[in-house]
Amino acid sequence: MLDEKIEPFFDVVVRRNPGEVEFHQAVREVLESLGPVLAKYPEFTEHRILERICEPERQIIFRVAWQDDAGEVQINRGFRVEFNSALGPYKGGMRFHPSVYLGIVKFLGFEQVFKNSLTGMPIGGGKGGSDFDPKGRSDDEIMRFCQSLMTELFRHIGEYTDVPAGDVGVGTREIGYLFGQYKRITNRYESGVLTGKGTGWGGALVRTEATGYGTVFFVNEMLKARGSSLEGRTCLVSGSGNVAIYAAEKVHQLGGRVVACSDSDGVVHDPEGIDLELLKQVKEIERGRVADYAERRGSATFIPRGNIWDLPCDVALPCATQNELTGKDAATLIRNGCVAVAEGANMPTTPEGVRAFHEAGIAYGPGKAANAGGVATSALEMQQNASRDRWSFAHTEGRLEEIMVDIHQTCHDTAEEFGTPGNYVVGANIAGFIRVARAMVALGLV
Ligand code: NDP
Ligand code: 2IT
Repeated sequence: MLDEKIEPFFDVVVRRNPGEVEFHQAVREVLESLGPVLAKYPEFTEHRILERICEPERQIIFRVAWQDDAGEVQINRGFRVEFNSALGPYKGGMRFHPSVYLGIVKFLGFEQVFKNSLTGMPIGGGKGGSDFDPKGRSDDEIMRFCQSLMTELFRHIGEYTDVPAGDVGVGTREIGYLFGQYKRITNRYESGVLTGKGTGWGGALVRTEATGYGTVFFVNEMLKARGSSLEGRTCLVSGSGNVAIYAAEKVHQLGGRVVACSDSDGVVHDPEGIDLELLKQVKEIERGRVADYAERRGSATFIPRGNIWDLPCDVALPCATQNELTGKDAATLIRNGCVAVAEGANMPTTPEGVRAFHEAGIAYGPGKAANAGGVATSALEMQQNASRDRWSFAHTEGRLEEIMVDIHQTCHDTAEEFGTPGNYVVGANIAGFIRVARAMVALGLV
């Protein structure tokens, strides 16, 4: 429910950003938590922080023209929304997916502001991407597209300005092509302008694993707070991309078992536990589908267009996309005995799903807290680039775990302080918001 003092702000956001339903959803979820914060800190109202924080500082939309392998000209749209720089340079990923439009980029940028604040690192929030569909495109096409996109984007980014990284459809390969073109245009080896680089050319160890590993550290902390752990737990991980693969890997390392993953074609059910070496081979090397995995794994079955949330589990980790877990799915998970949910993806659970988890008393970790390990490790990559240093895997993973434990504790304690113990949504939104709001007040009306 929206506080009656906050409702008019939300109405303005809907009116000023017509049709951007995912952005409205993300804003509403944060505003719903903020009533008690405004009551406690009147200066935030005096400085009109809510209105300012919902308006991106800068929104860039541009044409990306490129030629496909058949010689045909293709036109896509590129975006970079620089949302808030009160805490540091804009920071956040680039998404390449046909569903990308301004409303998606703004929802992701808005979430990123609070997520980045929660990490405790000096990074503001931004997000970008394109409606380019990488599926079925050759390596050459991907390179030409990335080069064309960077030929415009380069003038807006920089290690002190805006630091993009990967997201859906953008991994180390794409970051390589983007970085190469930035370097060529600017004639600067400015490592800190992008994160998620290859580990041989300025990328941090653990950045590839960080989002998935971090999500699992977070869910393990939620379970520990309830006197339990991941040991022996059956888990579902939706998706089969970067976040899903490394979430599954960390579940296995901590003694749980992931019995299913998915893609937009369907679900793989593997009761013996997903074989991660095979999944990495299929997805990362061959760029195949989960159906290809199932074909090569005797214990697995592929369920075309199946719903992963129909399978029984103790722990659910949505790691694919927004609004992939509905109220109905939440009810099924609860009925099947699920005790904890942590979001590797951004906003994967619908508002009805979140409500159902809270009403059932399930440990529910929202994306802006649970998946913050990715961007936190990006900040560690920036730190290494700035000092021209290189940290070991063990040291970096140790830092990531400390950060996730700290985020969990902050969300947990903030929820208690504001009278909603166990509600990590309230904890994450309030703790993330206060740090940004204080900085905005301190920096004056800019
Ligand atoms: P990838 O591109 O590596 O993988 C995305 C996976 O999700 C694929 O398996 C894809 O299947 C699946 N997927 C995407 N859209 C849909 C859909 N509409 N229905 C079903 N499955 C879908 O992306 P990431 O793993 O990097 O990102 C996954 C999520 O995690 C996103 O929400 C992203 O914003 C979030 N995230 C990512 C971070 C990172 O560091 N990469 C950091 C924090 C959050 P298919 O191949 O069929 O499309
Ligand atoms: O949603 C996210 O936090 C990301 N895609 C990672 C952003 C980053 O800058 O590492």
